Amino acid sequence: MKDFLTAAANVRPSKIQLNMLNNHNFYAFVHFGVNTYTDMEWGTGKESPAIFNPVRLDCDQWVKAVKSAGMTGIVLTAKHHDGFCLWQTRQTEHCIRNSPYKNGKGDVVRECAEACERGGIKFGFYLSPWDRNAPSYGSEAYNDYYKAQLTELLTEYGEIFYVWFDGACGEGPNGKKQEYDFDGYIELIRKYQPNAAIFSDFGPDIRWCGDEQGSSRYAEWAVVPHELCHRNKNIFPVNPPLSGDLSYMYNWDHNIGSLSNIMYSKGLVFCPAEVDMSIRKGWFYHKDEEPHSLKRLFDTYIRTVGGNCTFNLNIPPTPDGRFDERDVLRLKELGDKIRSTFAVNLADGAEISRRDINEDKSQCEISIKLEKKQKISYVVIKEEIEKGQRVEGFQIISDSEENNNYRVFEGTTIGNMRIFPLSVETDSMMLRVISSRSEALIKSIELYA
Ligand code: FUL
Repeated sequence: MKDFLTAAANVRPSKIQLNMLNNHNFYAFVHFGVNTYTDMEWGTGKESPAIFNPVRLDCDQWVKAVKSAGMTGIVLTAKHHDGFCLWQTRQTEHCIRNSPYKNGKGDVVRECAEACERGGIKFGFYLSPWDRNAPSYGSEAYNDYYKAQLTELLTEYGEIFYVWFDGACGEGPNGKKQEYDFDGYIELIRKYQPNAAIFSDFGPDIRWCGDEQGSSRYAEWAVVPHELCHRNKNIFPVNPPLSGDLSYMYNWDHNIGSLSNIMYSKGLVFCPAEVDMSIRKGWFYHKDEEPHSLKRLFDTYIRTVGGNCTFNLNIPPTPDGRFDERDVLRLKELGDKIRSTFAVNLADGAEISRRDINEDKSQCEISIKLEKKQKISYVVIKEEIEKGQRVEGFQIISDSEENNNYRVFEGTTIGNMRIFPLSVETDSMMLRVISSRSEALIKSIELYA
């Protein structure tokens, strides 16, 4: 069992995953296309390209708004399920070339990629595998078509930081469901954009958390059974103490990385979750929808970026090609709230000491003594995730005299970053790790008022 736990504790992220966790854990989805003009969420594939005409398209406005929220990248729907392409693809006529926008000479993918570059943020894309327009959909020929589109996007638009694969799959005109060649798609991305992270329901680099409304797990493990993230080929072999069948597991299960599950796993992979949601109800723009409240968005940020996940927040452009001013305002409010909440780390310069409780250092107490009593509303804890995710049980304790060892928080996982909202006034905080799969490696503890 000990060997198994040590193996599990040492499942490590790739460079691509570390880059996402450290530098791009909050980014924007942009759903834009023919649905923007039909008030639909899923197009039929029969829409006329003539309806697509974002006369005031301003991708610099998108970038400015996204940056004001503190996001560091945009993931644009280059093609949604309706098959309409926002770039000058050579693979189909169902694209921007046949729209009135810039007399058919426009290219929204290029405009967005260039605006991101000008604004100093990253550019990535969503290319829906499900295509309700392509005549070849449902046959092997469609995979070639899809790969040709993917290649255009990977080779003609500069650096791509993220490719987002939607799992949706329907039937083609021949009545058959498409079998997607995900291995082949992934191979192309690795070849042309070796630093890009790849998202799908099952990895390889980032996996879907199982919900599209911003929900998150109480305990989110980045180390999960390979059975769940089978597109990740970087398998850390383990000798499972128990044998069994994990095929029942799905993205929305509650405890995907807990000991009781991984003990059956034949191999583990490092694959953090992304939480996605839209700033409004729909993914595409509908004029009667309002942005969610600042509270809901901020809470979601705390639970996701502060819950060992990445957070992909969608903002849908209006038919004229700009973000709605209500969304622009909400994004700025969100960024301001995040910046002001985490502006001053009260633990900076404080006395921090660690006491190991057992020999393998999997249990320890890390104490922070502040100069004076302070109101504390958030504790931010990071593990040395580059060495793996280890902590599986901990307490946060306020042990100033009158608080008398008050357990203000009790939890399970930490991972890359956990943000714990709490409400306490104290001059002494302690993190007590009560269980860790191997030596507990805590990178930092920060306190905010
Ligand atoms: C889903 C799609 O069907 C939605 O339209 C949207 O693109 C969402 C992000 O993924 O699977």
